[in-house]
Amino acid sequence: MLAVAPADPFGYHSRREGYVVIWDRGMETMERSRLEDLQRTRLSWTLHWARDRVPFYRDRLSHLKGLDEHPLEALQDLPFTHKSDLRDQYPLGFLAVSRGEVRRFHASSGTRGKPTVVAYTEHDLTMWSEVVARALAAAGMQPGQTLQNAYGYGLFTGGLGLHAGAERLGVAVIPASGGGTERQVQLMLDLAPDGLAATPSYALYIAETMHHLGVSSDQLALKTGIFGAEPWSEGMREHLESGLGIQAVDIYGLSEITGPGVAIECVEAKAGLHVFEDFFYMEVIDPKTGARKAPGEVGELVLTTLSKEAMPMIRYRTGDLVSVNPEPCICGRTSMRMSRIHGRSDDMLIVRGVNVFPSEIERVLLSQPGVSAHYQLCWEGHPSRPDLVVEIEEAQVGALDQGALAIHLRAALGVHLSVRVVAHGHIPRSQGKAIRVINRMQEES
Ligand code: DLL
Repeated sequence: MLAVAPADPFGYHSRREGYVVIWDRGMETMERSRLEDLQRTRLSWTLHWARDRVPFYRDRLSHLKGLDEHPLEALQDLPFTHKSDLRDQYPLGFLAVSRGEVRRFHASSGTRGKPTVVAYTEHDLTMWSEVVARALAAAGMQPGQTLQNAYGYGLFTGGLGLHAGAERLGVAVIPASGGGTERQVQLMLDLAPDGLAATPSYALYIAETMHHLGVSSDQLALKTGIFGAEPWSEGMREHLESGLGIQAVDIYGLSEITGPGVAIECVEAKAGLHVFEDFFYMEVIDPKTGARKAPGEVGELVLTTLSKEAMPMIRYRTGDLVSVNPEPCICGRTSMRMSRIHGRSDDMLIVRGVNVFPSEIERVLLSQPGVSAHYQLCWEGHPSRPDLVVEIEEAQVGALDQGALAIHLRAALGVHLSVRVVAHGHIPRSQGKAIRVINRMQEES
């Protein structure tokens, strides 16, 4: 058994000069059979590490056979880890190292209930910055360029996660954090960043503020947008790419697994997010039965960390619904790609008995001409029979026919909803993760 993380587990091949398309070509284009061997070795290490150090996993893993010979098969027999397990062990019940070995804490956004605290050793921070460096290179960023980082700095993993990965790639960082939107535009004019990292909803607000200030994308050096931390659609991509004059890609991650950098689209294909499978083992399961889903089928993403020391996660149920595409990608990376997040199981709206995800509504809504990308979904009426109203601002005054848009949305989504075109500026602008669903129902009487 390995007492410590495998020596040189990452095999870095950092190139700090010249044009980088794939940051770690050795790992990112590795033959699938070799990658699977590597996953087995790292998974076996993780299972031992967790069993020996985390009481929660000791109980689950003590009787497990085949940890060394068949770790992937052994994994299938293990129960899932849920967000509620992390809450039950709050704050540090999952810690697998001594406090003295921890170098950083973060916490998840915690919009529902208690937040979950996550911890990193130095080795974990190195791995994290490595995957973010890969992700930024996949997005098209190059050593020597500059990134304006408008993800919030603090307990949220977006700010510091993107920051460290950019520095590892050799990119200069403007640590703008979220907010101060006019200043963000000024910084983009004065310091000419090549890339912007933000939530898509905040990037949209930055683009709108530019427009109000009379700044056009031609005056900026911006070429790349790295957007994630919340669901967004192809329609939103078009709004952001044209508004900012960039190529925009989707970055995914979650605090429990590491933060941003679990997966990213490559700028060459913009068709699915490459998962860094040498560090994160992915499964897609039926959320009800737990059975494995076939490629192409939508299910819940379950992730197992393969090198994390401070808080290994085994079969963590992300709640995020995706499908997997194992086809090779034109960019040359051999990792599997996951679809954009279809939604979270706990974000699903039930409209008169029909299920719909906010992201599906956005997809259909933003494919329509005349809409701006500023919208929100409001529950109205009596709680016994609530109505879903889509509030949307129009691109120009008079550009939208409310009734025709409602008919189109109902037909495309099979859901009974109505549309209200609202005045410009009515929808609150987001500086982080947007709140899309608002409750305006009458009080229960
Ligand atoms: O949002 C990490 C992150 C920061 C990702 C910056 C990308 C960029 P948490 O706050 O723990 O971590 O929230 C994780 O956010 O389970 C998803 O539901 C959602 N999420 C993250 N990325 C995406 C994305 C960060 N690209 C939760 N598309 C996840 C849709 C996303 N949802």
